[in-house]
Amino acid sequence: MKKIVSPINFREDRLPPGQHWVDHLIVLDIAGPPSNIDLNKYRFKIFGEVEEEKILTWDDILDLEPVELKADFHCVTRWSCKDVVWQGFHVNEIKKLVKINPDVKAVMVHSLDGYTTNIPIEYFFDEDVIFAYKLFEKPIPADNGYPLRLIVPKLYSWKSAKFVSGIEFLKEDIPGFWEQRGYHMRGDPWKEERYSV
Ligand SMILES: Nc1nc2c(c(=O)[nH]1)N[C@H]1C(S)=C(S)[C@@H](COP(=O)(O)O)O[C@H]1N2
Ligand SMILES: [Mo]
Repeated sequence: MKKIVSPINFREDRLPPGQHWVDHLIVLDIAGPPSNIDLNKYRFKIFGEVEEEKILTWDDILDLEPVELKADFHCVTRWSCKDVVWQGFHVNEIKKLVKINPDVKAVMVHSLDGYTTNIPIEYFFDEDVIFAYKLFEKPIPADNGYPLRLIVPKLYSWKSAKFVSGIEFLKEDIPGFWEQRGYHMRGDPWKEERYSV
């Protein structure tokens, strides 16, 4: 029996302001999925403000305790999708693998397509945040982030980086790909933190 992680919803109808429901995930990314991903060569790097950086293989990832998360997905372009089911490992597993510098303020998530996104540390290490390798019981399709993606249900989904290659711990919160182009540094859909002004 897989451990279940529960999402946190803030409204009875679960729909953040300015959003509408759609019935499937709409594929959105800067460059399409990276080609030729070979799980034997795949590496996940944990680096930055840590005592000793760590590089995980795909087998190392599968050894981490599996969890399941059913969560709503909110895109800043105003669509939301209900009850998306992901499986993977909880972010707290990372704390067991590296010793994180106590004055870390944020993480930068790095992806194989060159995408990055920054997340304040308290939003990253939260109970409903996971790295997922399955979507509705199957390996994540290429377009949706194969082989591994982050899921942060409480933030707009540009923070849920696809095709992740690593996680960098930072002493200060610095902007990632979209954040450098005007998207909000935090991106809470319940507060409509769409853009920085
Ligand atoms: N690596 C990477 N991750 C990414 C993106 C991207 O361009 N590259 N786009 C983000 C955006 S803007 C959204 S809305 C979601 C879309 O996820 P989906 O394609 O699975 O629906 O992925 C996010 N993660
Ligand atoms: Mo998005």
